[in-house]
Amino acid sequence: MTDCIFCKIANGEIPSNKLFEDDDVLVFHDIHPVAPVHFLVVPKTHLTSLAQADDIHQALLGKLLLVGARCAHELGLAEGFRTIVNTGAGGGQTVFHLHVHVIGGPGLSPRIA
Ligand code: DGP
Repeated sequence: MTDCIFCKIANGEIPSNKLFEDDDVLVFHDIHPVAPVHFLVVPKTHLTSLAQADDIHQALLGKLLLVGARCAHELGLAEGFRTIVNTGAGGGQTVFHLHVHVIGGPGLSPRIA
């Protein structure tokens, strides 16, 4: 999608601080971190949000979580981490290309609500 910032990051038009990349997913640090570690796991294919996902995306959705967990491990988040998928404007989503937030590190609040 031409106007999508995460598509532009995925195709290299916009630089990012990359942690991992393969044919399906890209992982990069969030530009506005809310915790000592805060990165995003993004599918390379444009999918607006989790609400637009379908059965054909099942493997990709699983991969986003597994890659996120692997990156969290590689960044030393041995105590744990939090994964968040904001979905739709009402769910706090501001970039309308599906992404999984992974946050962790010292000072992370023990609860989200
Ligand atoms: P959400 O509110 O769930 O849609 O989160 C979008 C996140 O994307 C937000 O935490 C900030 C991050 N973000 C937005 N634009 C950029 C960018 O150009 N580069 C990077 N690295 N992160 C971005």
